[in-house]
Amino acid sequence: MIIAPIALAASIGVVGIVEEDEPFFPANGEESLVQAVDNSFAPEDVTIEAGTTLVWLNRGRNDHNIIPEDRDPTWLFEDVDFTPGDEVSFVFQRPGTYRYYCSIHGNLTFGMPGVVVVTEPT
Ligand SMILES: [Cu+2]
Repeated sequence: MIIAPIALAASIGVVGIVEEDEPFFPANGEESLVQAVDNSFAPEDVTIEAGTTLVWLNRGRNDHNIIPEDRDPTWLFEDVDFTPGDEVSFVFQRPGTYRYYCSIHGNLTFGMPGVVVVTEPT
């Protein structure tokens, strides 16, 4: 574990820094689903093992998006817009907590937040 970069990152308010020595797990072929409905993510909190593909499916009648909390995201894309019926996916290979939200309908704490907790494979 590298201590100094974490302390530095915390002091300048950066979140989601990926340490090079963090464990990295290959894709395991498992899938988990989060549905975007009008207007929330269901489930709002999801826990998956590292290597799992998380699929977001827009089952609503509104456009939604998926905005990582991290301004320099290490996952998904900076801005994902998806219209009804669309799906996007990402393989989470590093354990951690990944917060996101739909900026059309809220922010990290109100409206349409979501959390992906990625655990080490058992
Ligand atoms: Cu939305």
